[in-house]
Amino acid sequence: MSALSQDDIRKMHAYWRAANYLTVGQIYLKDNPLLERPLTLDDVKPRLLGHWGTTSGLNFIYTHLNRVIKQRDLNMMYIIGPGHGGPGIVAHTYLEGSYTELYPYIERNTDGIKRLFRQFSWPYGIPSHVAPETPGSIHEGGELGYSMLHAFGAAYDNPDLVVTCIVGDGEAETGPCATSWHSNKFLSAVRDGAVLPILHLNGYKIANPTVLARIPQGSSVMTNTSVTLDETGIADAINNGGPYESARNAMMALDFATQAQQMKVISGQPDYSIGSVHAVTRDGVLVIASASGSQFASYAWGAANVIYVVGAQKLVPTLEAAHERVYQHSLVLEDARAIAAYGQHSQVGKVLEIHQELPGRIHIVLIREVVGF
Ligand SMILES: Cc1ncc(C[n+]2csc(CCOP(=O)(O)OP(=O)(O)O)c2C)c(N)n1
Ligand SMILES: [Mg+2]
Repeated sequence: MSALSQDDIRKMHAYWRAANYLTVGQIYLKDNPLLERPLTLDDVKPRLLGHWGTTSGLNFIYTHLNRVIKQRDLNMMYIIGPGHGGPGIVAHTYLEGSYTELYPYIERNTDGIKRLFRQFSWPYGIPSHVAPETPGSIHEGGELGYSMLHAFGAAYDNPDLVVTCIVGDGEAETGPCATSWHSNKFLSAVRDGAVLPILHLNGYKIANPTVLARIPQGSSVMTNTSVTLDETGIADAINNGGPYESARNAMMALDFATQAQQMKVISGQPDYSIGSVHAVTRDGVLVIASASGSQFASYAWGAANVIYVVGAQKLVPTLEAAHERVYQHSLVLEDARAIAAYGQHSQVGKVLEIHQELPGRIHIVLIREVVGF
């Protein structure tokens, strides 16, 4: 591909800024759309919806995709998982002219921009998400998890189509998304189009940190056996083609009967060890139970960094309650899982309690949902 000229860069940057302005305006303004007089509180919507944190990235990619579409005469579709980035997509369709074509009262002048801003997430206006009335939309995005499914659905039987699909780093932690990464296994290079997933690693899912954005690309990562990592799709995202060195894959390629010590070295000293705990006490003590203790070497000392993904149901008041949870709750569920998966009972062979840690080594991503055991 030829390098971008200074003129192309200047134009695209201007286009991106225009889209960003129209996006912020939709989220915040009900009047004074071009800031022709000093902004007052009366110009600002009383109730704000829409998500600025995702839209600048969506607008940036939209602008650059338009460039490659024009440069190479591509048939391309743009699916955005973060449907709450709707104002960004509306902004682009307005800049392109298709919005006014469909909705002539949203004129391409100051009055039209004022209506465009007011109608967004406003009674009798348009929804805060990409919606059926957004020109060209096939993916609502209001419920996170399905963007990749829709992207693959669009690509099947359309050999000339490239479907670019933005997946939020929060959406990447949902079960439906975890499963849909496998859809490429059904894609025929001859009969079907191509899906180009782009992970939007902005680090957050509304206000919470995401796991994937916290692991630098190229790090060696050990995902420990964990229902939480499976249910959230994190294990899959790391071990099936993520931009990391998977310690689990390296370990599983060896034979426990003859290479057990090598396997322990690989799993015990990664850059990042990821898993969950069985309880967190009010004082912040972490309690982890295990049959073999295979995770403990990396958790206790070996890994440079540890990330625990913890469902909020695991918060308990005291250490006694934590132990009770391990034996009365987690073990019961784990035992049933072990019988179904391996045909044998589980047991609590070892328990690790973490009372204190070097600053910054362990990160806990708390999920306000029931996840894992
Ligand atoms: C299934 C589901 N759960 C929760 C929500 C509420 N919700 C809307 S946006 C969002 C965060 C999305 O984060 P991410 O995918 O990283 O997108 P970003 O805005 O950071 O680009 C959540 C949890 C939802 N829309 N769908
Ligand atoms: Mg995000």
